Amino acid sequence: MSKKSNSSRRDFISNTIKGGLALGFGLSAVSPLTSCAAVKNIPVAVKTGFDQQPLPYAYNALENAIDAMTMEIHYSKHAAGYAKNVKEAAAAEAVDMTKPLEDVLAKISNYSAKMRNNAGGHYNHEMFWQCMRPKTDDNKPTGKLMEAITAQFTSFEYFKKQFGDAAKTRFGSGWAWLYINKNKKLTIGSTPNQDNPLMDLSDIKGFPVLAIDVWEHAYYLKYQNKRAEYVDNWWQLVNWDYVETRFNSLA
Ligand code: MN3
Repeated sequence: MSKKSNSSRRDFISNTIKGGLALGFGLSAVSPLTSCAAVKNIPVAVKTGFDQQPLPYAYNALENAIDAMTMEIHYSKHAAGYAKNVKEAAAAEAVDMTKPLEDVLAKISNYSAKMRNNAGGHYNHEMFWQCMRPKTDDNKPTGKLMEAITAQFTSFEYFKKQFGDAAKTRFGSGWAWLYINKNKKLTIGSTPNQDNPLMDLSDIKGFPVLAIDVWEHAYYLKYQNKRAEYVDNWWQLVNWDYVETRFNSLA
Protein backbone atom coordinates (compact mmCIF):
# COMPACT_ATOMS: atom_id res chain seq x y z
CA MET A 1 0.00 0.00 0.00
CA SER A 2 1.29 3.46 -0.85
CA LYS A 3 2.19 6.18 1.57
CA LYS A 4 -0.71 8.15 0.20
CA SER A 5 -3.26 5.54 1.12
CA ASN A 6 -1.63 5.10 4.51
CA SER A 7 -2.01 8.75 5.16
CA SER A 8 -5.56 8.69 3.83
CA ARG A 9 -6.29 5.94 6.24
CA ARG A 10 -4.80 7.95 9.07
CA ASP A 11 -6.89 10.91 8.04
CA PHE A 12 -9.94 8.68 8.01
CA ILE A 13 -9.17 7.35 11.47
CA SER A 14 -8.46 10.83 12.73
CA ASN A 15 -11.71 12.14 11.29
CA THR A 16 -13.60 9.16 12.61
CA ILE A 17 -12.28 9.93 16.05
CA LYS A 18 -13.16 13.57 15.84
CA GLY A 19 -16.64 12.45 14.87
CA GLY A 20 -16.70 10.05 17.78
CA LEU A 21 -15.64 12.77 20.17
CA ALA A 22 -18.20 15.15 18.78
CA LEU A 23 -20.99 12.64 19.08
CA GLY A 24 -19.87 10.43 21.94
CA PHE A 25 -20.04 12.71 24.92
CA GLY A 26 -23.50 13.76 25.92
CA LEU A 27 -25.04 11.17 23.63
CA SER A 28 -23.86 8.15 25.52
CA ALA A 29 -27.30 6.57 25.28
CA VAL A 30 -26.54 5.75 21.67
CA SER A 31 -23.07 4.41 22.38
CA PRO A 32 -22.87 0.66 21.79
CA LEU A 33 -20.75 0.41 24.91
CA THR A 34 -23.54 1.54 27.18
CA SER A 35 -25.15 -1.86 26.93
CA CYS A 36 -21.95 -3.40 28.30
CA ALA A 37 -22.57 -3.47 32.03
CA ALA A 38 -19.03 -2.71 33.12
CA VAL A 39 -18.35 0.11 30.70
CA LYS A 40 -20.31 3.31 31.02
CA ASN A 41 -20.20 6.49 29.01
CA ILE A 42 -17.27 5.54 26.86
CA PRO A 43 -17.81 6.77 23.32
CA VAL A 44 -16.87 4.42 20.54
CA ALA A 45 -14.41 6.57 18.67
CA VAL A 46 -12.86 3.96 16.44
CA LYS A 47 -15.62 2.05 14.77
CA THR A 48 -15.19 -1.23 12.99
CA GLY A 49 -17.21 -2.42 10.02
CA PHE A 50 -17.95 -5.94 8.83
CA ASP A 51 -15.64 -5.86 5.79
CA GLN A 52 -11.95 -6.71 6.04
CA GLN A 53 -9.90 -3.55 5.45
CA PRO A 54 -6.66 -3.54 3.44
CA LEU A 55 -3.53 -4.41 5.38
CA PRO A 56 -1.82 -1.05 6.04
CA TYR A 57 1.63 -2.36 4.97
CA ALA A 58 3.14 -5.13 2.85
CA TYR A 59 3.28 -8.72 4.10
CA ASN A 60 7.06 -8.46 4.40
CA ALA A 61 7.08 -5.07 6.14
CA LEU A 62 7.28 -6.53 9.64
CA GLU A 63 10.00 -9.07 8.97
CA ASN A 64 12.19 -8.00 11.89
CA ALA A 65 9.66 -9.73 14.09
CA ILE A 66 7.03 -11.43 11.91
CA ASP A 67 7.87 -13.18 8.64
CA ALA A 68 6.03 -12.47 5.39
CA MET A 69 4.51 -15.93 5.03
CA THR A 70 3.01 -15.76 8.52
CA MET A 71 1.55 -12.34 7.70
CA GLU A 72 0.14 -13.50 4.38
CA ILE A 73 -1.52 -16.61 5.79
CA HIS A 74 -2.69 -14.77 8.89
CA TYR A 75 -4.28 -11.89 6.96
CA SER A 76 -5.51 -13.60 3.78
CA LYS A 77 -6.65 -16.90 5.30
CA HIS A 78 -7.31 -16.68 9.05
CA ALA A 79 -8.51 -13.09 9.31
CA ALA A 80 -10.29 -13.19 5.95
CA GLY A 81 -12.13 -16.24 7.23
CA TYR A 82 -13.39 -14.42 10.31
CA ALA A 83 -14.55 -11.52 8.13
CA LYS A 84 -16.44 -13.88 5.81
CA ASN A 85 -17.98 -15.85 8.66
CA VAL A 86 -19.06 -12.85 10.71
CA LYS A 87 -21.06 -11.66 7.72
CA GLU A 88 -22.64 -15.09 7.32
CA ALA A 89 -23.58 -15.07 10.99
CA ALA A 90 -24.88 -11.50 10.76
CA ALA A 91 -27.07 -12.40 7.79
CA ALA A 92 -28.42 -15.46 9.59
CA GLU A 93 -29.06 -13.55 12.83
CA ALA A 94 -30.64 -10.43 11.34
CA VAL A 95 -27.83 -8.07 12.29
CA ASP A 96 -27.79 -4.67 10.57
CA MET A 97 -24.34 -4.63 8.97
CA THR A 98 -24.49 -0.89 8.37
CA LYS A 99 -24.09 -0.48 12.14
CA PRO A 100 -20.67 -0.82 13.80
CA LEU A 101 -19.47 -4.24 14.88
CA GLU A 102 -19.11 -2.83 18.38
CA ASP A 103 -22.92 -2.93 18.67
CA VAL A 104 -22.84 -6.70 18.31
CA LEU A 105 -19.84 -7.20 20.62
CA ALA A 106 -21.54 -5.28 23.43
CA LYS A 107 -24.46 -7.74 23.30
CA ILE A 108 -22.59 -10.81 22.16
CA SER A 109 -24.27 -13.03 24.78
CA ASN A 110 -27.47 -12.68 22.73
CA TYR A 111 -25.92 -14.28 19.67
CA SER A 112 -24.59 -17.65 18.51
CA ALA A 113 -21.17 -19.16 19.20
CA LYS A 114 -20.42 -18.62 15.50
CA MET A 115 -21.08 -14.91 15.95
CA ARG A 116 -18.99 -14.74 19.14
CA ASN A 117 -16.00 -16.43 17.53
CA ASN A 118 -16.11 -14.55 14.24
CA ALA A 119 -17.23 -11.10 15.39
CA GLY A 120 -14.43 -11.28 17.93
CA GLY A 121 -11.98 -12.70 15.43
CA HIS A 122 -12.77 -10.01 12.88
CA TYR A 123 -12.67 -7.11 15.34
CA ASN A 124 -9.49 -8.30 17.03
CA HIS A 125 -7.58 -8.71 13.77
CA GLU A 126 -8.74 -5.41 12.28
CA MET A 127 -7.36 -3.77 15.42
CA PHE A 128 -4.21 -5.92 15.55
CA TRP A 129 -3.06 -4.94 12.03
CA GLN A 130 -3.39 -1.28 12.96
CA CYS A 131 -1.48 -1.81 16.20
CA MET A 132 1.63 -2.67 14.16
CA ARG A 133 3.91 -0.89 11.69
CA PRO A 134 7.41 -1.47 10.31
CA LYS A 135 10.16 -1.50 12.92
CA THR A 136 10.90 1.77 14.68
CA ASP A 137 14.07 2.27 16.72
CA ASP A 138 13.57 3.27 20.34
CA ASN A 139 9.88 2.54 19.86
CA LYS A 140 7.72 3.92 22.64
CA PRO A 141 4.63 6.01 23.26
CA THR A 142 4.67 9.74 23.88
CA GLY A 143 2.39 12.37 25.34
CA LYS A 144 -0.59 11.60 27.53
CA LEU A 145 -0.44 7.89 26.82
CA MET A 146 3.13 7.65 28.09
CA GLU A 147 2.16 9.71 31.14
CA ALA A 148 -0.77 7.39 31.84
CA ILE A 149 1.33 4.24 31.37
CA THR A 150 4.03 5.56 33.68
CA ALA A 151 1.46 6.64 36.26
CA GLN A 152 -0.33 3.28 36.17
CA PHE A 153 2.58 0.87 35.81
CA THR A 154 5.53 2.78 37.36
CA SER A 155 7.58 2.75 34.18
CA PHE A 156 7.31 1.90 30.50
CA GLU A 157 9.69 -1.03 31.03
CA TYR A 158 7.58 -2.43 33.85
CA PHE A 159 4.44 -1.99 31.74
CA LYS A 160 6.10 -4.00 28.95
CA LYS A 161 7.01 -6.74 31.40
CA GLN A 162 3.47 -7.00 32.74
CA PHE A 163 1.83 -6.88 29.32
CA GLY A 164 4.38 -9.37 28.03
CA ASP A 165 3.67 -11.71 30.94
CA ALA A 166 -0.07 -11.55 30.16
CA ALA A 167 0.68 -12.48 26.53
CA LYS A 168 3.15 -15.23 27.39
CA THR A 169 1.01 -16.87 30.07
CA ARG A 170 -2.37 -16.82 28.30
CA PHE A 171 -3.07 -20.57 28.21
CA GLY A 172 -3.87 -21.88 24.74
CA SER A 173 -5.11 -19.48 22.07
CA GLY A 174 -6.06 -15.92 22.84
CA TRP A 175 -5.11 -12.28 23.10
CA ALA A 176 -3.45 -9.90 25.54
CA TRP A 177 -4.82 -6.39 25.89
CA LEU A 178 -4.11 -2.96 27.22
CA TYR A 179 -7.54 -1.48 27.78
CA ILE A 180 -9.30 1.35 29.56
CA ASN A 181 -11.52 -0.06 32.29
CA LYS A 182 -14.78 1.32 33.68
CA ASN A 183 -12.82 3.58 36.05
CA LYS A 184 -10.93 4.99 33.07
CA LYS A 185 -7.71 3.33 34.20
CA LEU A 186 -5.30 1.60 31.88
CA THR A 187 -5.41 -2.12 32.64
CA ILE A 188 -3.66 -5.21 31.33
CA GLY A 189 -5.47 -8.47 30.76
CA SER A 190 -5.96 -11.38 28.41
CA THR A 191 -8.88 -13.24 26.85
CA PRO A 192 -9.28 -16.78 25.49
CA ASN A 193 -10.02 -17.65 21.86
CA GLN A 194 -11.39 -14.57 20.02
CA ASP A 195 -13.04 -12.89 22.99
CA ASN A 196 -12.24 -9.23 23.70
CA PRO A 197 -12.92 -6.62 26.39
CA LEU A 198 -15.85 -5.11 24.46
CA MET A 199 -17.88 -8.31 24.90
CA ASP A 200 -20.56 -8.34 27.58
CA LEU A 201 -19.55 -11.85 28.61
CA SER A 202 -15.81 -11.17 28.83
CA ASP A 203 -14.06 -11.52 32.19
CA ILE A 204 -12.25 -8.25 31.45
CA LYS A 205 -14.30 -5.31 30.21
CA GLY A 206 -13.35 -1.99 28.74
CA PHE A 207 -12.14 -0.21 25.64
CA PRO A 208 -9.07 -1.87 24.09
CA VAL A 209 -6.17 0.34 23.00
CA LEU A 210 -3.45 -2.26 22.29
CA ALA A 211 -3.75 -5.92 21.30
CA ILE A 212 -1.41 -8.81 20.62
CA ASP A 213 -2.54 -12.05 19.02
CA VAL A 214 -0.97 -15.05 20.77
CA TRP A 215 -2.64 -17.79 18.75
CA GLU A 216 0.04 -20.11 17.40
CA HIS A 217 -0.88 -19.08 13.83
CA ALA A 218 0.46 -15.60 14.66
CA TYR A 219 4.04 -16.79 15.26
CA TYR A 220 4.60 -20.52 14.81
CA LEU A 221 6.36 -20.53 11.42
CA LYS A 222 9.16 -18.31 12.69
CA TYR A 223 9.19 -19.03 16.41
CA GLN A 224 7.65 -22.53 16.73
CA ASN A 225 6.94 -23.06 20.43
CA LYS A 226 8.86 -19.97 21.57
CA ARG A 227 5.95 -17.59 22.14
CA ALA A 228 7.99 -15.50 24.57
CA GLU A 229 10.50 -14.64 21.84
CA TYR A 230 7.69 -13.52 19.52
CA VAL A 231 6.23 -11.32 22.24
CA ASP A 232 9.62 -9.79 23.09
CA ASN A 233 10.37 -9.02 19.42
CA TRP A 234 6.87 -7.67 18.79
CA TRP A 235 7.48 -4.48 20.77
CA GLN A 236 9.57 -2.97 17.98
CA LEU A 237 6.48 -3.17 15.72
CA VAL A 238 3.94 -1.46 17.94
CA ASN A 239 2.30 1.49 16.22
CA TRP A 240 2.16 3.81 19.21
CA ASP A 241 0.59 6.55 17.09
CA TYR A 242 -2.43 4.33 16.56
CA VAL A 243 -2.51 3.24 20.20
CA GLU A 244 -2.37 6.89 21.25
CA THR A 245 -5.18 7.70 18.85
CA ARG A 246 -7.36 5.09 20.51
CA PHE A 247 -6.30 6.23 23.97
CA ASN A 248 -6.84 9.91 23.24
CA SER A 249 -10.28 9.24 21.82
CA LEU A 250 -11.43 8.52 25.36
CA ALA A 251 -9.24 10.99 27.21
MN1 MN3 B 1 -4.88 -14.41 14.53
